[in-house]
Amino acid sequence: MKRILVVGSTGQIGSELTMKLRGIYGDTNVVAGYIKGAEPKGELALSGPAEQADVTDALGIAEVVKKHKIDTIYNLAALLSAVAEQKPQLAWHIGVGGLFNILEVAREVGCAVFTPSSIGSFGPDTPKDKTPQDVLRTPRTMYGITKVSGELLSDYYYHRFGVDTRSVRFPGLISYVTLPGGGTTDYAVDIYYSAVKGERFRCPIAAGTFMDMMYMPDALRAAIEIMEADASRFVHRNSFNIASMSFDPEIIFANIKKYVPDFEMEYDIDPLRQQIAESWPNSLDDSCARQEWDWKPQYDLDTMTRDMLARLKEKFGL
Ligand code: AKB
Repeated sequence: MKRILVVGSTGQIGSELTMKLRGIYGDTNVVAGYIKGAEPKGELALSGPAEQADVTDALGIAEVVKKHKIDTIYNLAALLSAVAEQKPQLAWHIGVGGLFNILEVAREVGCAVFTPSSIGSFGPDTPKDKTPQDVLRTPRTMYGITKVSGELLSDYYYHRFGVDTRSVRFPGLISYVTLPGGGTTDYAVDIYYSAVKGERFRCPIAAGTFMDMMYMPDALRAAIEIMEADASRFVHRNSFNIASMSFDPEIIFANIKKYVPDFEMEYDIDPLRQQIAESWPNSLDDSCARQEWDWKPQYDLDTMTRDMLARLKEKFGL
């Protein structure tokens, strides 16, 4: 049975991933790592162990890993793309310095490590449609630079020290549980909240701007399946393109409007987010993940929309 530490367990991915991992591997085998001021609450706090685990504190991380005999670390600590542009030094400190601390303890103790990368690791010089797995990457954002560096560092620890590092490049993730904070793709979550609350949506991303997106249940499955995969089939490790849907604001708006006919949207473009979005791919080619560990998404835009609207109505008692 695995003994897992989730670093960043109270964030957008972590809050759901920790609960899902507990369901699979047992509540006591999954430690919810958090930073001061973002302590686990509710079911996350009640269902299993929790420890302060700040990636920037190498000794603290090593202590938690040893105390709980951890063999697998999900390292989810990061600043998202828009906020990373406001705080580039901190983004590097957490995204690269923090990952270095995680990899060092993993090398010492013998842990496997999952660290998400992103569509943000690509830049304006990359082919935009069906972006290949292996391609020139010159991101212009600090977020993208930390992601490319993180992928290289993770591969380095695998080749040099045999640390079992694995990773996927996540698209924008859409969920009804925990809101993202400071990403470029956040609009695709916020739009559902506005639709359910009967509010007119002010869209920060321009019509015609396509980005890859994914429903959280598929993203969680990807994170778990890649760590369970037979590594003898891997040609790649850090990091695999994964994809399930690509849309622009007009397409997601029209899809929601099918179920919420009164829903209205206007544009109020955020120049920073728009510039970042334009530097990212329209869609990724995920054939390597499909070939090397049988990755396959289960949700498309319409099945996601129906589920998101139903779950959010339930959440707000509507
Ligand atoms: C962001 O928008 O920063 C993230 C991402 C695509 O990595 N959701």
